[in-house]
Amino acid sequence: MDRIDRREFCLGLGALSTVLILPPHMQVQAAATPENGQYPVEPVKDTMTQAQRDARMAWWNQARFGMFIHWGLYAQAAGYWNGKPVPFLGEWIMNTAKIPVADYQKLAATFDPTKFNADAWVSMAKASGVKYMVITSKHHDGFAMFKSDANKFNIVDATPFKRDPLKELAIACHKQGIKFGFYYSQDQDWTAPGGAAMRGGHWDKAQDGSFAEYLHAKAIPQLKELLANYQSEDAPAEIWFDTPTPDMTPELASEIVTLLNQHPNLLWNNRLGGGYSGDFETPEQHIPPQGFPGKAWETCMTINDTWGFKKDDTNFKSTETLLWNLIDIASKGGNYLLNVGPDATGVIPQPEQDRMLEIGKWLKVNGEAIYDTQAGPFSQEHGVYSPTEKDKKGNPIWVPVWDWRATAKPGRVFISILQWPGTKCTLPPMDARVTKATMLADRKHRALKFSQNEKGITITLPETAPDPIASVLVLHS
Ligand code: JFZ
Repeated sequence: MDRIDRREFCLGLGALSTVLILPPHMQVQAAATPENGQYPVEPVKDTMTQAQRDARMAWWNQARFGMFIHWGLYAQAAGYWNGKPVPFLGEWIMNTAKIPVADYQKLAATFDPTKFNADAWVSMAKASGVKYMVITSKHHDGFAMFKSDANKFNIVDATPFKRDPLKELAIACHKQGIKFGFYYSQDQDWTAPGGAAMRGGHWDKAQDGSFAEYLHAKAIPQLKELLANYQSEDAPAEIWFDTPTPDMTPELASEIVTLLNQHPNLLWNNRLGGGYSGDFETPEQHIPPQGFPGKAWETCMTINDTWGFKKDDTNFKSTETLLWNLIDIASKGGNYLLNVGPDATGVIPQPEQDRMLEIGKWLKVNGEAIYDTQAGPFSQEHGVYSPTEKDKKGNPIWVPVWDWRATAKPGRVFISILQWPGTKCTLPPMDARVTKATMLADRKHRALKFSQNEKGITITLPETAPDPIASVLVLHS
């Protein structure tokens, strides 16, 4: 059978299964190529109705704020190799310093993060207002932070620590009601033969081998472990793939999709490779000026300038910057996945905890303006494209104006005011007729004076801002 025949044959079967109304995950899938928008194996979401798809994504869409955790052997190197500081991201140290596989692997012999306390991490996460947590189960260095029978280079078998932090975190997250997901570097693996290496390719003969063999001997078996061994704690809620290369063909990627499809509620991002678009977009270190209309998206961002711990990186963003980012992202309908990088003792650096907890304090008062909201109703752009400055690709850079942002829920619009205007606040016109205006932080819900016409809405605000970083005005309709 030639290619086209086979495709038509399978499409026929796919249509038949729809007629028989099998549950989506049991339907026979059409064979196709990514170029025409279809795949060798169709992701389960593509076989669902819109209502099913929405239900599947509901927790994620309501969450708006998550905590990313990059933790691995690189935390022990902490940005230094042979006594010298190594530039670039902490978790990339093996690649940047071109460390031989055998030398890097030796880090495991002394990795003993005895101060790690899953309950403490999750309590901190909870107090900072995140609804989900995504941790590196295996980063590009190939070291598994979980018990793996598929590969002995893992935290239980190769370190004196001998504990599985993912298991402990899964239990703690389940107890405290935080969704728990795994980052897994499926494509790059710098210690397994055949694993991919970006930024210059392999640098050690021990890395040479077939990518397909690596996938079959390590990545796929480990993904199976991750999908099977944490189920009693409802984990993982999502898999966060990363850095796909052309090695990940549609055929190879589809082997992974077959696995993922066995867990119809499992979400996964757009970085699998092989042409798969996944459940959500993942802009990294930036906030798209208009969001991704019609798509789910999540901006991931470092809290300083590295994902994995570097002892010299103290360039922490201010709480104001972080909170404004969260508000900005929510106003565009996205999620904020904010990273922390625990050290080799198992402790999340105090300046990172402090910032997370300050965001949490704000959310305790103002969370209604963030969780389970949608993008605001105003089309106003809070910024301009720079006439002079361009990004690496030559496109003009977006310069945000940090004045205010809006989110919405049925019957309410939330205006997070970032620059307090004094007693008079003017907003653009809005379709809904406002019936009442209050400050979210005002426990007594005192009505503010306002007027509305086709030119806009004018509100009389208190003289001083209830919050020094962002104060939320609520327009009821
Ligand atoms: C990727 C990872 O490489 C990074 O370590 C982190 O996990 C982040 C969330 O996702 O980001 C990249 C990808 C590629 C490059 C830099 C960061 N690169 O090629 O320079």
